Amino acid sequence: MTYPLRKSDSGFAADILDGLMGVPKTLPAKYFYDARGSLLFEEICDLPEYYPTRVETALLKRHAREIAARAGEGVTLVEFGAGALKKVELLLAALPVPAAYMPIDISGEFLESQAAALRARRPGLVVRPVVADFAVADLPPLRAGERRIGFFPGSTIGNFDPDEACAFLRRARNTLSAMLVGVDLVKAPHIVHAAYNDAAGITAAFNKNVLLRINRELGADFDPASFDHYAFYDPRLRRIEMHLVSKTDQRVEVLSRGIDFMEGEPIHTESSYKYTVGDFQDLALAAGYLPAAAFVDGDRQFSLHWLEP
Ligand code: AVI
Repeated sequence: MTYPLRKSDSGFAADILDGLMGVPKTLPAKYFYDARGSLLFEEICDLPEYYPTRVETALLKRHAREIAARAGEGVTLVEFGAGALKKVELLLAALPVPAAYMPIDISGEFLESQAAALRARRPGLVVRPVVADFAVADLPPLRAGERRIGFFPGSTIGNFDPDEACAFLRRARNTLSAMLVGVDLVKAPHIVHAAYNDAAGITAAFNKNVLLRINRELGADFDPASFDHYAFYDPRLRRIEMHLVSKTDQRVEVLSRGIDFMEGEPIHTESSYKYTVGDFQDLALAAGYLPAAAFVDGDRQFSLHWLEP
């Protein structure tokens, strides 16, 4: 690790117990991403129903030159929640060689292997992976003359509540020269619904994987088969909610504590907010940025925002 960022994994046990003992029961979405969860998420990105990756990739390809021109030369590129390091390749293809690329991701093993693969593909690129929860990671202050561009694709910003999203953008602002953010747009509910209820059941496996992780890391005895994956779009809140719903009355042991579930009781595992272009620009303004450019596909499914502090 190159920078002294705060790590978050020491809080796993406390966060899981807090969430499962709360009313209603919740689990933080960031804990989906162990090695298997990261791979399942990559499978989701390739699903026919999951439009965000396809549409964002097309937008990045179409506007790569303009984005590169806005980014400038000799920049440090920081990616928040970097995953498989695929989308950044589209920027790297258009950018003059950046001074360094710093992918930040909570899934350590996965990040290290993806960083090694990227170095092999691009031997001239300085890759400095940082294993951390990007939501709380403290980037070092900008040095004089340094130009640092934040890259936050995939609408991962939608996994924050709007207040948290605003707070995240505000914190990142002091340490960046500009930021490119991918944001999923409000659209017909059935399209969003299908993206989180794929026919192949990959999203269900991704959702249930967090229970396997809790079993493995905290010695719990969840039976994933006794929970249903349940995801629905709430058009008033403009968000998908993912839940795991208990099929029966049951007790699960987590760290020697009995957690009781009633038949039909949900664990809320993720929210994924959708924005209009205008609403996201208002959020960026509230966080202290100038929303300098927005790129949107012809079907208005997804947007990329260039924000300047
Ligand atoms: C990472 N994040 C933006 C994804 C989303 O769409 O909210 C995670 C995901 N959950 C279910 N499918 C994909």
